Amino acid sequence: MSLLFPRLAFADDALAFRVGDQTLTHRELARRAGGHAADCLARGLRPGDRVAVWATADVDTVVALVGHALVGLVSVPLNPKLGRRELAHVLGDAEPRAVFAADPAAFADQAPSEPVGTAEAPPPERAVDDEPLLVLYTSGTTGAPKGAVITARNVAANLDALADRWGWTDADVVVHALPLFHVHGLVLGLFGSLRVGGALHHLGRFTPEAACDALGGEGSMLFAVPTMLHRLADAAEADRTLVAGLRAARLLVSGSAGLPVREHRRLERLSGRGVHERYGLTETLINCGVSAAGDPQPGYVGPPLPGVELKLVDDERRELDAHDDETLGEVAVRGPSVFAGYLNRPDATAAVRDADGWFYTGDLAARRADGAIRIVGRRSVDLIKTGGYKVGAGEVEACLLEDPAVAEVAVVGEADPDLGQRIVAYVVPRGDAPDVESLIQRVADELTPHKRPREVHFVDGLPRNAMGKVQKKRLGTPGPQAETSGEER
Ligand code: MCA
Ligand code: AMP
Repeated sequence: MSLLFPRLAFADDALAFRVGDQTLTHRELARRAGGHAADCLARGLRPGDRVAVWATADVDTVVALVGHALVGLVSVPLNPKLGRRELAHVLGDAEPRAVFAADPAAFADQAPSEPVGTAEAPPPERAVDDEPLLVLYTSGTTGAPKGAVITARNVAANLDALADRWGWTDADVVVHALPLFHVHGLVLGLFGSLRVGGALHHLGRFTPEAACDALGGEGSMLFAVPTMLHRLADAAEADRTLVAGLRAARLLVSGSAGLPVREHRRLERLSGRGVHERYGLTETLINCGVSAAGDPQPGYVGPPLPGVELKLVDDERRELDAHDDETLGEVAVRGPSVFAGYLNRPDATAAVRDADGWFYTGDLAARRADGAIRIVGRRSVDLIKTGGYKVGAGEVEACLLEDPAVAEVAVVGEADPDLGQRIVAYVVPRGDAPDVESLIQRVADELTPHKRPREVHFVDGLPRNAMGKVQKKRLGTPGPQAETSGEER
């Protein structure tokens, strides 16, 4: 039987997790996660039940996430900044049987009752099976976010492939400041570190100084989104004492959005070795990565990981057999890490995954002769990547349209040197122009702060084609992730 977190079954006193001045060894994590799991079972929860987790970056939350994984409870990690409407949607859709919050006061209404705490702790073993492990909410072009169901086998297969590509071992300490409610911070950062038997040092909040400090100390790998790397480069150019940390790292990894070649070059100069990029989606986990055994490849996300089949397809989903670094096609992938489907949404699942198991990513790419993939954009301008977060234009538009002073609105992602894309709303007012700050705050309060427009422009009308459809490409400057051809779907 293969275990999801083998080292927890033979736990010792090596570091497993650090945040601030709190730490967990593998032994402590195994004991406390087992105890948490026992409490859940004593309270009547059963394997397969969903448990929402208020995903703050702290020891108790990590214990809960691991405890659930060990006994087959399905964690639904929640962004602690979720606004009213989005929180209600996720809870209504996932229907968790319980909610875990390290600080129940922060989540007063839905908090679980006091722990029972009498049950025997189950052994810290979870086999790699095809049962759900996580439900991760992710945005689409329209509508509210959908819950991607990720199984234990999806995660194990992907982490093993990444360990292979990065030479990732129990000697590694990953440093990151990513949220624990998305694939990047949770699956790769936390579960990945535990699966290889290494450790995660979570910075709590991202600052270039804290990242460089940790890498100059116990940290060996940095996981970051491009926005963080851009801020790191700015800071290290201004303060050369930060360079030592960057140079001490074994591997700097970028993902969740494209790292511009310009930023690659800056970080290469500063760190001496540069940044290895990898590419993935919530629904497929990581598909491609540049090998740590070779140099970084600015502009490329590397070839597919072991076990991942990848093809480029045209608009009719016919395979394009091009390896010329030029022909653009949509990336489709198949393999053991493709998710089990969207919760409660067989229609949405069928739209992205065909009967042969191919998942259509919506990303446009070219392929080099050696198989390396270059991501050039997305088919839809309605998917925005801002600071590494995916935001659907439709969800922000629907929220803004609830303001009675908004007659029409179009939301787009515009190129931004820090965020990759920044969310911009073009609003046709009904009568007097509404207050910009209140429009922005509505999105922060109802959805989540990172979905808020950073700019609002008032316009007399929206550009439309002969059919009356809004032509978003005629609004502003598209960001690097959305500027390519392809229909607006
Ligand atoms: C700001 N804040 C507000 C408001 N404005 N709160 C309430 N109302 C407002 N109007 C709060 C924010 O919540 C935040 O709090 C703080 O003020 C700063 O906000 P902001 O300026 O928006 O943050 P930022 O500096 O722009 O953030 C940049 C960031 C962040 C740190 C890089 O974007 C980030 O963490 N990105 C990571 C995204 C990620 O993990 N994506 C992976 C998806 P507070 O600081 O307390 O939150 S998985 C994926 O994509 C695939 C699988 C893959 O390939 O990895
Ligand atoms: P999410 O749904 O938040 O998991 O975001 C997945 C999307 O992030 C992908 O479809 C890509 O558009 C984008 N993405 C992730 N990694 C990269 C990368 N290295 N380069 C370009 N885009 C990326």
